[in-house]
Amino acid sequence: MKLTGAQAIVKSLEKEGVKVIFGIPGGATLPIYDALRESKIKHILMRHEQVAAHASDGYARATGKVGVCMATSGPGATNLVTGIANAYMDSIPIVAITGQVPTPVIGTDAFQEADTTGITLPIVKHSYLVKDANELPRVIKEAFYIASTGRPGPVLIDVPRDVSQAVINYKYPESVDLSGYKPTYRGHAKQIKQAAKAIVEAERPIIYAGGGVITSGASEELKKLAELTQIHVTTTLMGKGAFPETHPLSLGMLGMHGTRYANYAMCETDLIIAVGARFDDRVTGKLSTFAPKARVIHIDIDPAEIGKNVTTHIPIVGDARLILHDLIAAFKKILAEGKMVDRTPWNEQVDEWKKKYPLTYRKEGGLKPEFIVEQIYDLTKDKETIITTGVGQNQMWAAQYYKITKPRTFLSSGGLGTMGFGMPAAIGAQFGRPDAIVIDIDGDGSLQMVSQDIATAVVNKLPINIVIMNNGYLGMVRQWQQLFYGHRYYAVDLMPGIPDFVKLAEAYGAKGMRITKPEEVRPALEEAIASPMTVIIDCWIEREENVFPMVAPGAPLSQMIGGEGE
Ligand SMILES: Cc1ncc(C[n+]2csc(CCOP(=O)(O)OP(=O)(O)O)c2C)c(N)n1
Repeated sequence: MKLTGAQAIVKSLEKEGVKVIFGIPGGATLPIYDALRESKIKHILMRHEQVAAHASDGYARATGKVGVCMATSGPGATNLVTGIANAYMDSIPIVAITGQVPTPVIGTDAFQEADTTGITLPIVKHSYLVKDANELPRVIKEAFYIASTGRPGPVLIDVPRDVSQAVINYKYPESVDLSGYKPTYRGHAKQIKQAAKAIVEAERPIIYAGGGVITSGASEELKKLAELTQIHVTTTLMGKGAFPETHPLSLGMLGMHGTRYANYAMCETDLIIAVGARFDDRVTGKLSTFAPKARVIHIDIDPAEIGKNVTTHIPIVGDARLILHDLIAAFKKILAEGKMVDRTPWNEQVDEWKKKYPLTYRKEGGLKPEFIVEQIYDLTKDKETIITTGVGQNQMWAAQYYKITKPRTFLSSGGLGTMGFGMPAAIGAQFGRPDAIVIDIDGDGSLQMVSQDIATAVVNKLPINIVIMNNGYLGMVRQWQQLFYGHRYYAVDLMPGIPDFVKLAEAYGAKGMRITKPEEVRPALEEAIASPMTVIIDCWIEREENVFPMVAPGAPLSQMIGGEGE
């Protein structure tokens, strides 16, 4: 079949099952857009390319499929960079297609030229600059394969305009053949046996689960392992959803804003079973004092993660689901031969910490963000709900007070910490999961970074709910200045200048509401959730509320500030 390069791209995307692309067109991508007109693939016109990348990222997180975004050459492509970096840091599979200036003028500083593959090199799993249109079908097949297998991540395809216009004999490859790219899926049997033995022998074990559990679809296996071994589970921010936070064995999130009990358990454990987690500094605190008594089993699909930050005693490279499955079998076998160490005293100790140091906040004063998240949780916990977040205090309150029970329902920028992620992620998630209630818990600063795309939500009639924790501050930075810079606030006050978010919502055709008192929270949320429109609830929270507990940056996990009681 004779097709232009652009038609070949679109046809290949169809073959990959792509349903939606988030993008903005431009000169270099016009041939692709012309071909896209003829396709059933929906193109969502965004108002900024960063947001297009975040939306494709949110779509991927919510569905487990590869998200696709598209931008033109030069400024279109450079605007994608933050979104690509964000997906890279959180191991999210997206394919970003960028237009490039025609091949004869590449390198001449042509109009809207940027070295897109060069600029994005450190933040993609792989990239292509396609100079021959005949390569396009193979490149697209490979891009989807690379993005979604092994440790997932973004793949970039840069397509010069003349390549899109060239005519080729189209044939889509059936399979990929990539020598040198062979992710390991099955864990090593001997290491799995060692791990099972260590679990049987440990007196104070703890499971530390990250986003890799969600990526590999290992939540059921994780739950089985935890219940079988009666080991408590703590998760990272990215791991929220890997293990039900309502489960008696759940310790919630650990780390800088984790629960006191998860952090105490980490300080005292003698065996960490790390699954799909990378010992990020937000988790470990001061590395030299992290889990000083623990041996470490580290399960990860990416061999480069093992031993990167902490010494690993039993490494197991492979897919978390397959490894946990084998680990459970190995554990049962060893158990049949002997006895598990009695860890009742340890579990009693952990449960005591849980009882003694629950997440809590001062109830007196004005409108509390924690209370708002509690109300959102209470209203939606029994419904299919996806929570997205901005970055800052809002993100941590959401993580602390919304108990996530299912994978792919808490979407937050973990690795890069990108303000502005929440709203576009909600857009992507709502496209991927039209059945779900999608709520973006956001910051006034974060939302202002991407607020133009409220238009996208409204135009596409997305019933997303944006709950703004409006403190008129770059709140998390203000908190750090308060706690670690002697209350010397500088460059954090967004007042004056905070827009009237109700009017902003209305300007775009969304519904806007403002709440200032606790008793207004529930009715507003009920109305928003029931509404088929995009709704923005501007919550005027107490301006100087802090997120506690907190481990100061660079401090040991044992030294938590605040959150000890009301
Ligand atoms: C793009 C970007 N710029 C700067 C930062 C640094 N930063 C981290 S949290 C924060 C404040 C966030 O303010 P807001 O969105 O209002 O949320 P709040 O902390 O008040 O809930 C800033 C500036 C960041 N994470 N991302």
